[in-house]
This record gives sequence, C-alpha cells and structure tokens, in this order.
Amino acid sequence: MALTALLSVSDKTGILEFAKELHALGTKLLSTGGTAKLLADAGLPVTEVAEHTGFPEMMDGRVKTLHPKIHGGLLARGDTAEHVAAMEKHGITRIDILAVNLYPFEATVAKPGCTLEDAIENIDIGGPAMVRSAAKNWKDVTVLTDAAQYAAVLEELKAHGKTSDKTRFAASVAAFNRIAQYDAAISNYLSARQDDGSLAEYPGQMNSSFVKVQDLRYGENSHQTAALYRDLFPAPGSLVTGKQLQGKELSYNNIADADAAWECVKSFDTPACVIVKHANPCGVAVGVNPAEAYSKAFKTDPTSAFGGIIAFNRELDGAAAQLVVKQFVEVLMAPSFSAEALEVFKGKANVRLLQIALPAGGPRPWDQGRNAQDVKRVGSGLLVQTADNHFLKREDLKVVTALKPTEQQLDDLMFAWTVAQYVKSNAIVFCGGGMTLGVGAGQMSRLDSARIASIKAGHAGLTLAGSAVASDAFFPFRDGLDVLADAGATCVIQPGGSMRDDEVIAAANERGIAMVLTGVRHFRH
Ligand code: 93A
Repeated sequence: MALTALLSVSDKTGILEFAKELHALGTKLLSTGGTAKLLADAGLPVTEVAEHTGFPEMMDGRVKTLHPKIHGGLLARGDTAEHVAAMEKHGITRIDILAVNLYPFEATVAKPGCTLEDAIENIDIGGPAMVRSAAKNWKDVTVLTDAAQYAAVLEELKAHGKTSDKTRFAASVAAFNRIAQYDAAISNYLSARQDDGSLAEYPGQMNSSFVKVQDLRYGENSHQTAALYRDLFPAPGSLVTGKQLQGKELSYNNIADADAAWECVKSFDTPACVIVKHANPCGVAVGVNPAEAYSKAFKTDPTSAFGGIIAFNRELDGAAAQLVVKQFVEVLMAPSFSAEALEVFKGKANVRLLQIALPAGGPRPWDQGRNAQDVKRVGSGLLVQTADNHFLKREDLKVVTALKPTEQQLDDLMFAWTVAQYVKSNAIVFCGGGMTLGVGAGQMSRLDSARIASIKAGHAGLTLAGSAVASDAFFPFRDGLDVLADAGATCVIQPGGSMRDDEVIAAANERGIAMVLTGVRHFRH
C-alpha cells in the first residue's frame, strides 16, 4: 500500500529533493501552506493539510495541523484493532512519514533587538505536537526533524519499501531531543525576561540549554572522556565566542585555564597580561602596552609561567609577541593579533592562538560578558549561583587603621583585589607597581597562603618591601597579617567581618600597616 508523508518545514533545505524522491517511490504527499506551495510550484502532486482535514489554516497559521485527522493518523497503532477501527470510522488516513522542522525560535531570539512579540510568534505549537505524536508512535511512524536524516530514510525505503525499527526508534529519540532543546530555549529566553520584556537580573532557576561545540581528546586526565558545550546564547566576550587562529586542538585543561585567564584579564581597563597555570594566575600585570604588561607578569613567577596560558586585553603586537615567543606557552589569547605577531608565531605551529572579542560594553566584568549563572556539579546534583560579578569601587573602601593608604597604595590595593578575585581560596596576593609579586593560592589555611606567597616572591627574587596585599576573605586571627608585615607589606585590603577584626586591626596599627575593608569577599573554589 502506498505510504503517506506529511511535510511541514520552516527550513525548506532539501525538502523538495526529498519530496521528489518520495513521490517517485509512490508516496502520497500531504503538506502545510508554504511547504505545499513549494512542492506544487515544482510540479509535485501534493494535498494541502487544510484540504485533507476539511478545516482551513486559520489565525495567522496558528492552527494548521492541530486536527484529529492529523494526530489520529500519527498516533494510531497499527497493531491495535480498536485504533484501526477508529481510523476507518472517522476517515483518518495513516501518516507513515512525518518531516517537520520548527518555527525558528532560537534564530529569532538570537537576533539583536528581537521583541518579546516576535519571540512569542515564533513559538511553534503544531509542529512539536506532531513531532511528539509521531515520535511516541515510532513503531508505525518515521519522524524526521533534520534534513540530514532524509537521505538515509530514502535509501531504506528504496531498498525495503519501509524503514527499519532501529531507524524509527533512533529518529524518535532524536525528535524528543530536538523538542526538549526547543522547549528549553523558550523557557530560558522567557525566564530571563520581566513582564515588560526587559532582561531579568537572574532567572532564579537553573534552566540553561547547551549546544555541543566539540568532543575533546580526553578530560582532565587521559582516562576521562570529555566534550565542550556552550550556552545556546553565550555571553558576549566569553571564551566560547573565541576563534582559534592556529595551533593544536585545545585540551580540556587548556580550556579551563584559558577561561580563568580570560575572565581575569577582562577585568582591567588598562593594557594587562595574565598568565595562568593550573587554574590560578601565576603572574598578572598592567603596563603602558602589552609588552610591558607581559614582562612584569612573567617576573612574578617565571618557573610556573613555563607552559602557561597567557591572556591579553589588547591586541597582541609584534613587540609583545617577540617577548612571549621566548617562553614555552600553551595558549595565547587576545582580542586581536597584529600581522607581525602572527608572523612571529607562524614558526611555532603548536602554540594555540585564540582570538576573542572583548564585550562591546567595555572590558569590565560588571558591564557584561559574564554568565548569569555559575554551575558546579556535586554528587548527583548541581549547585547554581549567580556569578561573582561584584565590582568594588574605591569609594566603597573603609579605612580602619590609623595610617591612611596613599593614592599609590590605593591603586596597588585595587589591583591586588582584582587579581585576588581570580585566585583560588585561600588567596593571598602581594602586589606593587601594577604587578603581582607573590601569589598564594588554594591553601586550606590563609596563614599558609600568606607564607607561600612570600616564599614564592623570594624565589622569584622580588622584594615585598612596601607591597600591597589582598586577602580574598577576612583574617580569622592576627597571625596571617603578621606574616604579611614580616614580609614587608605596608597596606592590606580584605573584606573584614571576622569575630577578631579588632585584634587584626590592632595588629595592623602596631605593624604600621594601612588597612582597608571591602565588606565583600571573593571565595573561589
Ligand atoms: O502555528 S503553529 O504552531 N500551528 C500549527 O498548527 C502548525 N502546524 C505546523 N505551527 C505549525 N506548523 C509549523 O509550520 C511547522 O512546524 C513548520 O515549522 C511550519 C511550516 O509551515 P509552512 O509549510 O506553511 O511553511
């Protein structure tokens, strides 16, 4: 018996060729307005759904296929006598093949300036309803939601006059996946909007949809498999919006470290360089140009910088490239690369160059370019929080010591605080002259982070006399502060809020340290 195919597609790619082949195989064609017209214009015999159901398309096409003759034809089980009888009684024809792709909701909302009204009109109702019906009834119906599936189905039809169970089941799974993705896009888009259509600050719920970018060779370790996904709507200026210009494929660890470096370097207004190793900055500096910023950043910890991930927030020019090329570097990131810089790295085919545009609103995280949500997997759950986007302004600082920081010290403290936000807790960051001098990261005790930062500065041959120090969270006791003072620090920035703030402030006064409190902390784990 001749098969019937219902074709209803917004994206008409490949549909005419598919319909021609189906027709050649003796398949009866049913179709909705626009798709039917395309087929009819090409001379194919096609019955409009409206004619088939006896109901016109109405309400601007909102009601086209939502009819028992369509859904009965998709849902009836061929192996159930009662279903077959109901079809006969109501004059319902079996629909064997359904090809549907949906109103382009994702593409519509991705366009700048898309209104809420536009978005809503592009929510497909009838398409997903048919896809669900067909996918549920996969034993009887082949459901196609992607033009890439047409060829294989035609081959099976030509060879066997029908599709295999395996193909229909796989197509059903693909269809439900597509519907889930589509609904997630709608839910995400709407959740992020207020009643008036403006962007809500935080949807208050975890419902991101992700698109796979690529499989990775392996995960954090070689026995782990891994892949990179991106948000359906990535934040402007975020790592996944970048373009790799040269070099080996990025690894899992490369991507994680590149993200840490990029997020940190984006925080600076002036030319900056961030060198990351194992998710922590091992050198950060600002300078009059990228070359100076790099030279300073490198000095913090030349040992750790080996094989590092390096990010700039300005075009990487020839001068900076000539310096960077001297060290072993895994990934190099910048908003752009000058022709000279590209020339310098041409000979280093393994170095991965990643070009990422800074967010249009400016390089600062508080403008834009951050994910609304941070996600961390725990056990069989997810921890979700708003991102740590807090931007500290100078006027927010509270001086709590007898000594007031000088303007120069305030500059250094603000710099140190910005860096500390990107260092794993407990973070202690010694800085001076727009560069990091010693970074203590990821220790279980703040005291040890302070000791390590000071030891590392010593190893790098840097003096901490007159340095400024940021602590990502408060000092629980005065001992940590004493380590900073012993090392030569003269000013400190920290959140405050400890039970022993008084003890810590008294220690600062005693040691001749100017201390400012931020009132916010930057734990990062
Ligand atoms: O507006 S709808 O939600 N109402 C429907 O009844 C319906 N039936 C199919 N959208 C509906 N469709 C969609 O129309 C399909 O999913 C497809 O994307 C599109 C094809 O329309 P045309 O053939 O007129 O271009």
